[in-house]
Amino acid sequence: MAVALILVVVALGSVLFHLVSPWWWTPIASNWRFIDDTIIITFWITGLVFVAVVLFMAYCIYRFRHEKGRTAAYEPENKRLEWWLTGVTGVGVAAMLAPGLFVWNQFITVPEDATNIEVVGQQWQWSYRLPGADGKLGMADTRNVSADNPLGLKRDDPNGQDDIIIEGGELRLPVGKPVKALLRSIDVLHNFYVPEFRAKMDMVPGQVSYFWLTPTRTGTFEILCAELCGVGHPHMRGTVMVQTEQEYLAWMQEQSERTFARLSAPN
Ligand SMILES: [Cu+2]
Repeated sequence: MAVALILVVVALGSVLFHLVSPWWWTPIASNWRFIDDTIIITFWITGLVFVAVVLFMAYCIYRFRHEKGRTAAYEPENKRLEWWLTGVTGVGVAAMLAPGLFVWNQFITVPEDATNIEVVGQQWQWSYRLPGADGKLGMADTRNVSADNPLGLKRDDPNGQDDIIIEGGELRLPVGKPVKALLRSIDVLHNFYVPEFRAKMDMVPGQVSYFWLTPTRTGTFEILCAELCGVGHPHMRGTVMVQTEQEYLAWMQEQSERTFARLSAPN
């Protein structure tokens, strides 16, 4: 009896905790509302199944509790029940996976007018590279990394000369403009994550991964590393400031000192 009651309390308490919990997502600041919707669908399905299974278990424990002389009926095979369970489980799993496929299709279909930016992770800081006036990022290779070339740009690539390099500082983005974030790591696995943007992606040494987003509101948001990357992992933080287009363009004007050509010029 006590076990059955505890199970009922666990099931109802979990639902109550979910409903009144102060811990919920940060307010969204990107176009990825579909990701939230997908997670909510998963919450509903797993929540309903969890409550149904635990309450059913509590019922069975109470209803079929031990009594003198009562024996269990042995039923090794029940085709009808198995079909039912297989069907319901199959529909539940498909309902959880199918929305994700639609979202993934959007996630990997980058809008043509998206601006390429680069985010580079290293133990334990973030750096960024923005295309200059030509709108193109120059090529880079981790083998080129040196004290005056922290992101390893190719020195003879003309596209890279006006690239703006921001080392360990603050990333800025204009609101309402799609951005394709190209992600590189120059040492170990990192993961570029801004909770308000929802999108996140691993950064793998030796390859360029990416995701895209459109910031939907201005504000300053925290950048976190979401991949355990060594003892400094919890300190690997940064900020991204989403600004109006005028503010962003005004800031861009002031960045001419930070071009790759300037930074790597011999003093
Ligand atoms: Cu990291």
